[in-house]
Amino acid sequence: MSGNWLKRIALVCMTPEVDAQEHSEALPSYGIHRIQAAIVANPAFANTEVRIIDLGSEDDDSYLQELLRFRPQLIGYSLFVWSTNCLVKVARNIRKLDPSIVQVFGGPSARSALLDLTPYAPAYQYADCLVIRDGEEAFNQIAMSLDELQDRTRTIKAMERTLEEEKFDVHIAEMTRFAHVAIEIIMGLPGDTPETFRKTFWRARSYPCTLRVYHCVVLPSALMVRSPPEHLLNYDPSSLKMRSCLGWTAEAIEQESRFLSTVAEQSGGAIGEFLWVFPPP
Ligand code: B12
Repeated sequence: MSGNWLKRIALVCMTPEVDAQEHSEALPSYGIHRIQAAIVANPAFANTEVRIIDLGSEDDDSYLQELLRFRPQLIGYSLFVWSTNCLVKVARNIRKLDPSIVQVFGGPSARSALLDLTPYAPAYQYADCLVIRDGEEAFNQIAMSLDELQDRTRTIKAMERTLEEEKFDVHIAEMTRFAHVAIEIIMGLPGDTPETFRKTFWRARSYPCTLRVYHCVVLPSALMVRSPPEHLLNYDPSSLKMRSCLGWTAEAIEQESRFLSTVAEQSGGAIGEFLWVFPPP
């Protein structure tokens, strides 16, 4: 059962002016209207507005403005030979302005062979999903999964809120009565600093729990694609371990790694390639 997170879906296409004008009337982009109908017919989206944005010309800036006004959480782009260039530009700009918007591509030109060509590559920078066949069912499934995922994330966030600062100690004390508890923290996260990390470390060490400290790794499903440019990520392309980033110089990360190794050794813990383990004090 889907939640109610998804309030606005934009379906973007560009109906071309008909070449050679052999038809008397303009032909609509039928495919994207079928997708709109399929979403509207789904009771899970009774409270979701599904808007088609079709400006009929290659004016990427106007598409961008129209989308920003509508503020969709999910965008479906319909790619044809006549619309790819313009709509990929739009998608790139949307991704820069708001990386939280999910972008799905469909239509006969939404194929990796095409999006791997120089003007469009690399597509992972702006496309979250390619639908390479009829889109009615696929787009509905994507929208429902997204809605459900966000709903669960909201629930987890709500649960985390109960772990407020003052309640944290109580929860740890209760859990350690009947379970082996491990606390996990990350060293080298962008925006953190050696000083604040050190405070977190000593605080985490003060609990009667195992502590695992992970060297920050720039994963392709997370920081690699979600970090804003100001995070200045510099990471090893093979191990993906962070070398330096916002708040951390390369020296600071090395120094903190040495510090963690020393404390792990002194406390009978373990040193791995990607993490340090500290037994309960
Ligand atoms: C009607 C038509 C036209 C019309 C209107 C086009 C329009 N606005 O849709 C006109 C006459 C304008 C036209 C012209 C041309 N066309 Co024409 N046309 C068609 C035709 C016969 C039907 C389109 C249609 O309505 N299909 C039915 C709908 C339901 O399918 P659909 O549009 O593909 O959409 C489905 C999926 O693709 C997907 N989908 C689509 N968008 C999205 C978006 C998302 C987010 C998702 C998830 C899924 C998704 O789900 C949809 C529903 O199942 C198709 C062939 C065909 N059988 O599709 C060719 C086709 C679209 N045309 C094609 C071409 C190449 C042209 C021309 C360039 C002529 C040429 N040289 O071949 C011209 C140029 C355009 C122009 N400036 O005039 C190609 C496009 C290939 C491509 N990669 O873009 C097609 C596919 C034919 C082919 N050769 O294979 N065409």
